[in-house]
Amino acid sequence: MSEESLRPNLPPLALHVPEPRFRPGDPVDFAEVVIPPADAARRPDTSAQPAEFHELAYTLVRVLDEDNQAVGAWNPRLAPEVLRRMLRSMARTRAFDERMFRAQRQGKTSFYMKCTGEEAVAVAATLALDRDDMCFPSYRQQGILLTRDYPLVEMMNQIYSNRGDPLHGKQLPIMYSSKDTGFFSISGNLTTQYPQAVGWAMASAAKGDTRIAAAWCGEGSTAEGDFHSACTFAAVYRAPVIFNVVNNQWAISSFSGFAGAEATTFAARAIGYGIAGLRVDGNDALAVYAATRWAAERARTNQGPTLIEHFTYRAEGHSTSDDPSQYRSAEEATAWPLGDPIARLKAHLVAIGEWDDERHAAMDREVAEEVRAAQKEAEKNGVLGHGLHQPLDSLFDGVFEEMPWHLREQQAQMLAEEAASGRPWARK
Ligand SMILES: Cc1ncc(C[n+]2csc(CCOP(=O)(O)OP(=O)(O)O)c2C)c(N)n1
Ligand SMILES: [Mg+2]
Repeated sequence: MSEESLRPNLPPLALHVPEPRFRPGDPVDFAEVVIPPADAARRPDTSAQPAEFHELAYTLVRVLDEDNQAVGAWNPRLAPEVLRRMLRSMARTRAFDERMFRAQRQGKTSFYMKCTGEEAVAVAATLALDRDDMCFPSYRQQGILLTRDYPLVEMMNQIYSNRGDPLHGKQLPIMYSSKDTGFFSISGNLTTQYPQAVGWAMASAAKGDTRIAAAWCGEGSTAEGDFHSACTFAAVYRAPVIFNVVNNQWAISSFSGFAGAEATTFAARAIGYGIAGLRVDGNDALAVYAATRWAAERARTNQGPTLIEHFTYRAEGHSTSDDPSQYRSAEEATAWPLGDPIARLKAHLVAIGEWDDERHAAMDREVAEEVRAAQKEAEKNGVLGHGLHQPLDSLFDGVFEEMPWHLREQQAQMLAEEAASGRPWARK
């Protein structure tokens, strides 16, 4: 404190620094997490004004109840074939993650990121969108590509940055891009995809098209300025876009409190912008599907954007470079009261007599085998440590349609230095 306070009757100013409730070794009790019954949330008409349903930003839209039945106004009443497809797509995503995580541990790639426990947020949303709607994901929505049947081998080629890598080794592993799949290039710079999604959606409307955009970011990423400018543009022009905020409660080692979770919900951000906001049980695939369908209908009928907070839990480390045992209690993942999205959808299918343990085990074997076969195929194109997979002089390609003079100069300099160094690995 300064020597002489001008207001001796007041305590000195102080900042609030958020602190997570559980640290390594702490017993975990999530009793304070309010989980409303599955049929509690009302479902407004898709033409309703955002101000008419503010309460939906503070609750949880849920469909699967404690008896594993689909109930309430948000029940999307999907046919069993669609439910099984959803389940398989989530199981495939998990099998892919397991295999690629192990590949990283075996030194075949430098980096990998799993989405364990968050599969519904990408898979169910993708099934609720149309195939030609445009997705602007973060790095944790590989489920979109898997649901749109993008080839596993191509994903692995990208992860290995090998000869078959469609991005020619120019992106960090897992930062896929596929125009044909409606999957915008993942950027390491958090939340840049948000204003880009709005721009794309505005262009779609300006052209008189009928396709909408959907963007995803983590709860931590909502602290970025890009999130807020995207919300402003989308609100003003009622852009046909769905904003998904995946609240998995952690941003690497920072808990959600540092992005504002102690004060309010992430869905409530929508209220300040005057756009529709929903808070959804992100581990309930049917709730994610129903909310996305509702938001897509709003967007496609010019009712404007919707912000959906998916409340979930990051069950594993942030990435292969992370060790969560250093900063959070290991008990959290098992104590998390909203469970696991795959286990919950499986239990629902079993409860309605459309699935059983044997079929589930057979499905798990099939997807594991599919992933294993794809890995074998991809590894024919090389893995990390097998030398340079792309010609060195291609380093500057693919950025500009015509390479500008300063890059041509740098390329020539690089090749001259490489030739002078006599390093054989540098020339393919
Ligand atoms: C602009 C920017 N700031 C910081 C980082 C470093 N960074 C990468 S991931 C991450 C955490 C993001 O957390 P969240 O948005 O909650 O997404 P999650 O990883 O939980 O899916 C951070 C801080 C970055 N990549 N870009
Ligand atoms: Mg997060």
